[in-house]
Amino acid sequence: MAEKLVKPYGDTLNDGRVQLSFTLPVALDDAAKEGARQLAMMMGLAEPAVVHAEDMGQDFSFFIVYGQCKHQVDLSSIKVSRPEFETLDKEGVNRLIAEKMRRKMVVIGACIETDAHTVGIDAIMNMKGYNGHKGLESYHEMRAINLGAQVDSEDLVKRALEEKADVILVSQIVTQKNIHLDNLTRLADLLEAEGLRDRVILIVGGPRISHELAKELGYDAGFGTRTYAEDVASFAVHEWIKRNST
Ligand code: B12
Repeated sequence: MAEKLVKPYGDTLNDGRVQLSFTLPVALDDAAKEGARQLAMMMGLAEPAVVHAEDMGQDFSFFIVYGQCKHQVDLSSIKVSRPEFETLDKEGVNRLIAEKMRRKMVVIGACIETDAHTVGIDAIMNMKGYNGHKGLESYHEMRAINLGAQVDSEDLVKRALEEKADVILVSQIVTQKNIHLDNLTRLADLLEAEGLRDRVILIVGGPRISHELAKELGYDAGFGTRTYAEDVASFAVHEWIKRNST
């Protein structure tokens, strides 16, 4: 495939101009400003200039640095792993469930462990949905159960068993110190221990979740930002059909 080289631009094409912001754990003074400039240079920016510096109080300072990126990337050489499926609209999903499953698809979702960010899972599951895309609760061939925030993995697994869930949706937003990796691994292990792993379609989502990461952690699919209910629903119904076709 022909090379497709790109680099950032600010004023003119290919000038490489970028803006970088960061905080230093020191009070704002001339040395801190020069330190910020030198750090940007060490990060690979040419001709860095501190264009904004702010005292954040209690020995913290914030900087915005402009500089020039010398690198370019060949987009034609990049492969991004994505779940393979055809995205259907809500009616298409409902039709396929009715035709192939001949019962409602049970979907249970939660934001697990210490994570309290419910907006993402609500966007996928709640009736009103997100950005004009209705959530799974509005799909009449689905029974969508949203357990909300800070759900222990044990409780999610227990409820999934009780409800005979076909699909488990997990949301992980906080990734500080890789806490999401511990949480997601723990849930996958618990499902395995309960003998439930192969019986459910296990899906994780969040702004820093990729399909590749999800597969590495033993999940069936991973979805990141700009995901809508119909993406998840389409993947789930296609996956169910794949597993249940003889
Ligand atoms: C709102 C918010 C909060 C609210 C949450 C309220 C609530 N009920 O959800 C409150 C104030 C409680 C909060 C608290 C904290 N927050 Co906060 N919060 C945010 C904020 C501003 C917006 C998140 C959001 O709602 N996005 C909108 C939704 C629609 O987007 P989304 O979550 O990405 O969801 C989409 C996709 O990711 C995907 N998706 C998500 N989940 C799922 C699941 C499935 C199954 C699928 C298929 C798809 C999917 O689909 C969604 C729709 O497209 C972000 C910053 C930001 N701008 O993103 C910080 C942010 C997430 N918070 C952060 C932090 C650090 C915290 C705190 C730790 C702060 C603190 N020191 O106390 C606490 C932690 C609380 C806790 N125990 O979890 C950090 C996380 C950093 C990191 N990488 O870990 C962020 C990024 C802010 C930052 N830049 O530092 N927060």
